[in-house]
Amino acid sequence: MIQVEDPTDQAMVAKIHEAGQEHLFDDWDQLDSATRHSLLEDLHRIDLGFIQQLIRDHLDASASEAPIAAPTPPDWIPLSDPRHSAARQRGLEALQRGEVAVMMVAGGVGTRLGHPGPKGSFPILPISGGTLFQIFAESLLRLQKKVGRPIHWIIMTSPTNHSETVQYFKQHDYHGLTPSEVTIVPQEQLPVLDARRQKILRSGPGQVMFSPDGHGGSIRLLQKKSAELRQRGIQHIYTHQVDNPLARMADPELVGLHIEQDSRFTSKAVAKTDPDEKVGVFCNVGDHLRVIEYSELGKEDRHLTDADGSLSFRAGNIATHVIELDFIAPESTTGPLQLPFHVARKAVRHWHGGDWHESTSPNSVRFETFIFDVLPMANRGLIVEADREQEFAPVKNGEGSDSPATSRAALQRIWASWLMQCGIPLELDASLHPLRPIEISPLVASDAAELKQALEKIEIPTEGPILLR
Ligand code: UD2
Repeated sequence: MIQVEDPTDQAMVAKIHEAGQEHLFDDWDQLDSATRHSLLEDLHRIDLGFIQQLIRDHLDASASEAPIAAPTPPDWIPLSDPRHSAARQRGLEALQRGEVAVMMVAGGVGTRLGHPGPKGSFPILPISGGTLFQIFAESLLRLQKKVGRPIHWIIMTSPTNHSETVQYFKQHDYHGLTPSEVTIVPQEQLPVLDARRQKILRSGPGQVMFSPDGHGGSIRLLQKKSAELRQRGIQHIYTHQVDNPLARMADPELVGLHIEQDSRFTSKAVAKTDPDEKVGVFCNVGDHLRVIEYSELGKEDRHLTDADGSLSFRAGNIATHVIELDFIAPESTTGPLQLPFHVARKAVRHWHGGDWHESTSPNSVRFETFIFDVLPMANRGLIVEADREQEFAPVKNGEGSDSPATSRAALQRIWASWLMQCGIPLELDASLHPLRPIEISPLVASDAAELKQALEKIEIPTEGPILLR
């Protein structure tokens, strides 16, 4: 066993050996004292008992994922349902009473997009180059003005992008929001394991390889902060993902429906038309609603159609939910809800035995929880249809589908339609994309009716880009 002086370090090193993870010290003799110190610091952050439990439950030969019992398509409140607009006032009143906080999950590593900073700092706006963070902050500002009070915004980061996110908001003066109404908080991380030997991996000589514990980490954060949130008078948490610039902030309609239907977990869903689109779908399994990931839904179910030709399993998850605080963090003695862990396998470069090891096939496992896994525990869940064109254009990949190009195009189609509803003539191409670049800040308008009002004071140039800020 390696020799360390500090008694707490000694105890930890003994535990590492007991847990069969002593490979972490294979190159100890070659490390300088600063690197040793940083490795020990990382190792102190690991709850070894918990990791061993995860290994037993998910990776041991005897561990097997329970198969999903036959899913059936769920009911939802369709777009055409008059309850949508009727619920709006109810939602606005809850916002006016300060009962709603917004939580954005922004802790993902965003490897597919290839953007160096936090994903929210990606310049999505087509003319000004403004960011995803900006569009959300300005939408929230507008809604705050409408309801006449601040709406608390919780931004979940991860230890990897936390300080950059905090710095971003400071540098941009929180895009006009009140700093005390914005809580930026990192989610937790778990060590990444070797897929074959179940050993903890290192990402460098003095570092354990950690990865965020999935967006279900937001549920644990909310549970931890529940007393503080209750003190602020918050009862409903409206969650959205950083990658969808069309995500509505605290949409009063969704909040209103959630309250009217006495739901504990309410989600927006868009109608899938392509059976192979990579979004999870809402299903009924037994008596419970749940999300089944694209990869877990059988081919037959993915292609199943109703009599009118629409996909039966079409309620695509756009990751916008309203969650009851009392449901996920009950004040009773039963304790907070626990989420199941999922295993993700990825190819990673790692440091072992004094050398780098590369892999092109998945050589690592990481453990993640998903926010929507609390849905089956809610005996009152609700799915509400949203209009895909208006509400879902995520930025996931650098190019192709779900990329900055497709997302910007969706934004511009929306802004062009508002302008035309206000009587501004515009030329469109075959896919209804305006020929002139357009950008309308949420500070100016959040729909065509608001734009009409704003245009009483703003002149639209007759040619060239249209930038309204
Ligand atoms: C997610 C959903 C999918 C569909 C799609 C819609 C899962 C497992 N799948 O797919 O069903 O609804 O989104 O866009 O959710 N994040 C964190 N911390 C983490 C991991 C992720 O904050 O530890 C955030 C991340 O910053 C992003 C969001 O969660 O905003 C989605 O993560 P993703 O890109 O891994 O999920 P994706 O696109 O595979």
